[in-house]
Amino acid sequence: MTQTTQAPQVNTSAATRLDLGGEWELTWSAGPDDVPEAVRTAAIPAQVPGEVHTALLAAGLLADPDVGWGELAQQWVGHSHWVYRRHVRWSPTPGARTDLVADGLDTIADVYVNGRRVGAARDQHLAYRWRVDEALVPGDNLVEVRFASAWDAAREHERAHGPLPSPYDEPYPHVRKAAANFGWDWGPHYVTAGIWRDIRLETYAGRIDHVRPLVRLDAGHAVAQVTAHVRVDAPDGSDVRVELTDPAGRRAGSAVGTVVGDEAAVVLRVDDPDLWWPVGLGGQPMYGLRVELEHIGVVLDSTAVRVGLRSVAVEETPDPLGTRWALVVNGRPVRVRGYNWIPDDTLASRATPERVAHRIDQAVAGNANLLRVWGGGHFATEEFLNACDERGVLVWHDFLFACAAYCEDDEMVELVTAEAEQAVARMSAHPSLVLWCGGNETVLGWRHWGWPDQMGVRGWGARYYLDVLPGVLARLDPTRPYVPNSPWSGSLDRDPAVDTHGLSHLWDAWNERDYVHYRYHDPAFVAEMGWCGPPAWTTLGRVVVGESPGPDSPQTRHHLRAIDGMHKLTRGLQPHVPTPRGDADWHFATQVVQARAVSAGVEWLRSRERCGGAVVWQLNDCWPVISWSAVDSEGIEKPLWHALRHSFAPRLVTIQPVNPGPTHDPTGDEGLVLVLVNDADASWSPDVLIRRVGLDGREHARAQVRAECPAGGLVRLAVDPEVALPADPRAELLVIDAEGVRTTWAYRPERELAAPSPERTVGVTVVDGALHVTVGAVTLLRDVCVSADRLAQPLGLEPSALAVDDALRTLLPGESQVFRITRRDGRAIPQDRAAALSTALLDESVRSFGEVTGSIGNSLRNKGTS
Ligand code: BMA
Repeated sequence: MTQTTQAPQVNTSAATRLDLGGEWELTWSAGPDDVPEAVRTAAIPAQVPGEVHTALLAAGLLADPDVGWGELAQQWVGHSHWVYRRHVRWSPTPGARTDLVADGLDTIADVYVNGRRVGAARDQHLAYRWRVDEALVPGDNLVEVRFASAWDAAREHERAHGPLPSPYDEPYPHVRKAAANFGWDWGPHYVTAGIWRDIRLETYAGRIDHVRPLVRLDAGHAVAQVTAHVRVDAPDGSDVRVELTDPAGRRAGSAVGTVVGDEAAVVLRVDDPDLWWPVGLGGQPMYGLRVELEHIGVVLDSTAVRVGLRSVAVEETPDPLGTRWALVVNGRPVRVRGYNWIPDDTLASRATPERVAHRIDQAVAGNANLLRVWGGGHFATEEFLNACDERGVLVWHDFLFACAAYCEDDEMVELVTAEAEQAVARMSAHPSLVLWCGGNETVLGWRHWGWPDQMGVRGWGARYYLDVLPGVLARLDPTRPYVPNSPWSGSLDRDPAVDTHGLSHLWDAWNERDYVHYRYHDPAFVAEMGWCGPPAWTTLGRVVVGESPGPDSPQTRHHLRAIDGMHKLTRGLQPHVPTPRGDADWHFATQVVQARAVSAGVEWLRSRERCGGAVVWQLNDCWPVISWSAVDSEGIEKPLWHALRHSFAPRLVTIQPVNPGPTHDPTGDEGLVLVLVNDADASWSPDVLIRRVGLDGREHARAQVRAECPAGGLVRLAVDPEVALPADPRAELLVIDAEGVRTTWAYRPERELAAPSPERTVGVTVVDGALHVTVGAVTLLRDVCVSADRLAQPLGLEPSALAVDDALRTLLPGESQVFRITRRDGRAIPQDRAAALSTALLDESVRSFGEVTGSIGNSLRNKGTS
């Protein structure tokens, strides 16, 4: 008998992907007694990707949980079990297999095809793939995803393994799901479930799992080497063809690699590469990689990725205080001006790619150059990273651990390893991603929050930060720097809370002291610092129902989660401003103090030679809340955002005390220093006008300074004591004007200043489709703001539809300032609309800090509309 060996039959058609997104049917299957009857019996249309919450909201089965006490009335959602169902037509392809691929299931789910269990999910952060062709039948098929309560599963794990210490009374570290989904000090408890990412059927004879293009530059940046690691699931004898195109779309090289095991590595060389740079330092050219998987001349699958050519490193340099820490891109130290990023919505599907891109635009418009994706949320989406690539925004990404001890049992280690492998592989193409970090405040927690006593000999997570995660990076992406935690002082043996080494979180100012205390720190790098303040008045007003949204309103307090938050807000006001009389005054005062606080801290840090950067806590919000954010949940910039736009400007002029001293009295012996900070790559010599003026507007002294500040450098100039030292610190201010930007230095806290009652004029016109609100200073006006959100309603617009171009302007008597208010959608405001804005509304919408004293009374003179 002759035996013929046959090559395995390989399907000759390319892999196909059948999207299962769109409408599914959602039903409740089990849960607590307070589940509404209507929910128990309903077949609810549910959009996929999406959450149970968003489906219930769309079906009118859940009241808006953001509003009033709504959050408390929806806890049953998170304690329930749910089933998603849909039908799909399928027919077998000879020689090909079919997988069900879920890019994200939240969180504990069993998956069925035609009643047969095909897989189980246990981790929200993982993508899952199950072979399903044996369960599928030609024609109609039923796919079901049955979710159990992640909350209950976490409690079960807690009972089985013992409690894990964390600052919140929730079992979040017991389940691999976004920590903040169980409530945080800025976020609600909406414990979600659902098919929250794409889901599809993939049919293939061979497929590309992922492409990891690792980029290396030679020392002179004359040559870039791109090694495309292509992971495949393909028949033996397959090849991978990689084609490179330059940023202009021209072919720049190609190479073929043989698949060995499940991977092919293809090396491409780029001479004279067009480098990718962080925003402000150059362009963001992107090269293209087209990858084909071939088997005996047949293309089984193909994909395309974009790559940016750049190098990145962390430079740790010993200095007399400790160890400096700086990010270096393409050999150039980049001083970081960043924001921390939290999930943009607790209900993730509402954070659409457009909304996220807009939020990143707000970071860029606010002069930030880095976002830190914090470890209590999710891994960044492709859309997020694409937007950062295109804008030159650096991304620091935490692995998903936050503020808790984490179990090191086998199942957790397996899940965390898989998460890291997927995330590192998926994100490796993005030039914006420059740093991986093991987690948030977990080493700090171990050191300072009493965990060793509670954990005993149990593993608390160090294995992840020091072994598992760096191990994954060493295997999959050794081109990016890794830091085991934030904060971090260089080793587990050194207290992460010290400022002297590496990464710091500066929280004493907000938690315990006044903001002048930022100036007692001289850290190497600040990864977190922040101060709470309310969202826009209209944002708070929308969710505080039937009460004035002031500090005494129970619903306002419900929308404030900072530990001891109201007390800290009040303490923050005390040194600076008399107790506000009404709710609107309180709102404005707390917003302005938030802005002044963080801005003071950032300018201090930028004026310090050794500080490699400041990452402010936090850019965004996930629901309407009083929080540390610069932009509220409706996308409205708080005064903080405007203040930081100035303090984060690549070129900054700032006045600082030479030595902050215990009393912060710059009239002490060391005086004031003018600091020019130049993050741009050309030298800079601005004209700086420094004037000491009385609060009545009279000028007492002036100096004109011109100094050269080198590219990427910093210059300190002592201010002539004749100008710097006031005759009466309660009645004078230092006013610094440089290149159209004004900053001021007060010698005493606001409440001690002998300021005249503010008098102002306000006029409004429409110019070129924009509202121009002109504020004229009759007396000195400090920190003038116009709340554009309050002007929207009479114009028939949503509060978030309008944006104002500036805030917190200090005007000397006789000066005026035009605040330009435009529609965010770019449409014009009709000429005749100014008349719709009443004098009373303008009065409420224009505020300056001195008015918080309640002394404005009838000294306020409005011109009204014109
Ligand atoms: C930081 C963060 C968050 C928290 C924030 C404000 O330490 O890491 O956990 O929300 O402080 O308290």
